[in-house]
Amino acid sequence: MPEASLPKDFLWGFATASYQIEGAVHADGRLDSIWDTFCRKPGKIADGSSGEVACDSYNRTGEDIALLKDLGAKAYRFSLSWSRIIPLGGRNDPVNQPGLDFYVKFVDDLLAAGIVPMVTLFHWDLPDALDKRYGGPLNKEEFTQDFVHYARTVFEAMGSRVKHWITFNEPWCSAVLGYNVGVFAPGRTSDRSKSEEGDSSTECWIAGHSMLLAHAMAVKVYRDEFKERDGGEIGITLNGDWCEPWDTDDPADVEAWQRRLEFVIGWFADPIYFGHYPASMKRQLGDRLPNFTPDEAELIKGTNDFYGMNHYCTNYIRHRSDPADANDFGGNVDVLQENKAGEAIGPPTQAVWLRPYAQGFRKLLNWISERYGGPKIYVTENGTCILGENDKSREEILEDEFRVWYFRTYIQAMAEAVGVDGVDVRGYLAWSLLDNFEWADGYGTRFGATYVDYEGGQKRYPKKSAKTLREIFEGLIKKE
Ligand code: GCO
Repeated sequence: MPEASLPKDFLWGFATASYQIEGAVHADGRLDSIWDTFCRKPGKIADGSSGEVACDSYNRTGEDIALLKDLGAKAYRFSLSWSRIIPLGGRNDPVNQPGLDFYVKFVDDLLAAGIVPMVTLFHWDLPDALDKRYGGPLNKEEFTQDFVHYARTVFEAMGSRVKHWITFNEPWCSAVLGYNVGVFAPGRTSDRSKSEEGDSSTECWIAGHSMLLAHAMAVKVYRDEFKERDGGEIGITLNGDWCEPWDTDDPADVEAWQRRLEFVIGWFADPIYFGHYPASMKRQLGDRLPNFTPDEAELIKGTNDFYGMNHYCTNYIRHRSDPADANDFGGNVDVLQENKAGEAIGPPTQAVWLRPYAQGFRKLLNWISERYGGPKIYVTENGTCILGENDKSREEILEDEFRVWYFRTYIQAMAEAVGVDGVDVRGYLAWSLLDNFEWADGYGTRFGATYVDYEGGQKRYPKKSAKTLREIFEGLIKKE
């Protein structure tokens, strides 16, 4: 009888991102990233805060590693700040040795503690100079070459130690939230070419295209120059929430539901697995969606050694029939949390977009596995915030039963996808090791399995959920 289970060498642990935890934004030669400058603009961050201090992890690496060890983590996913390594970002700009040394030592310390490093090269914090110089990913030629130079610098310095590389984290968020909606850095909402016609933005499609090519070029460099020496693997991390049709009896909603998955996941995964964009996107966007030249298509196809999957929640999807009301980036749909019958998909949390529904995780794992030919998957983020958590006392926050329930049900659903449905999931990194700077939401929304007392000397207190993960995984990972 197949049953919920996880393979013997299953890699589990926690995830973070540089700008959300490191602080020390001008230490040892680091210069501004687009998030430093974005946070200085009034009204962009809910509580007017920034990542200037964050969890001060730059100065507390020993503490963070001891915490990971205590919690039983086998792996740690973190990202590098490009602005520490090449502060001005470009291929002709100087490499900042102290910034590079910091990460090399951090990786060595993790390895000494028996924790496997999983390294993300780009988690949204582009060097500000590259935005100012040429618009970052809006300039394909410059951006791809600079990214590749940065990637090569990092592979050279720590490739022999790191076996799991992630090029980009959630390019959908960078592209859409940074270049269309404008709620993330660099906060662009303008349109360079079509605004006079009243058309909606083209920039996010250009930014996404550049990131895809930068990913592909970095993978090629890794495979050509480092893979034989280092024996590691490399892939991209994509966000993907599951969804269900708002009205299952309405064919237009059923179609919109699939279109939505293609616009969020297929936008990046189809080129990587098939060498082209989804037909639904080409149909809706026409020539606003860049084309891959035959060489580019060849270059990008097959560039995932694994599929990195970030997953949080499920939504209902309703089609939009009025073209004047098109929201292009979402596939021209409404994203709702109740279906036609008024049933909520899951309980509310502190984030308006996040409603837990664990079976959606299992369904999405199956959808990805079927569509992309059963790739090896790492769940590179999964976690939740809690409604009103930040208003509670520390004692109450540490008893985070809601998060315990979330992890239990989600990890169980993943183990069903693996043990019962046969999806090839090899790892799981909980978001997040620490409460941290939650981008435009600031510090009011806590995603940590560990409480960080920002005013109380940055002390870390593991919540109940952090301590429960080991037990959950021990119950599901096969002994042999
Ligand atoms: C992401 C993010 C995290 C967020 C998390 C919660 O990749 O979306 O990596 O940075 O903090 O998703 O919103």
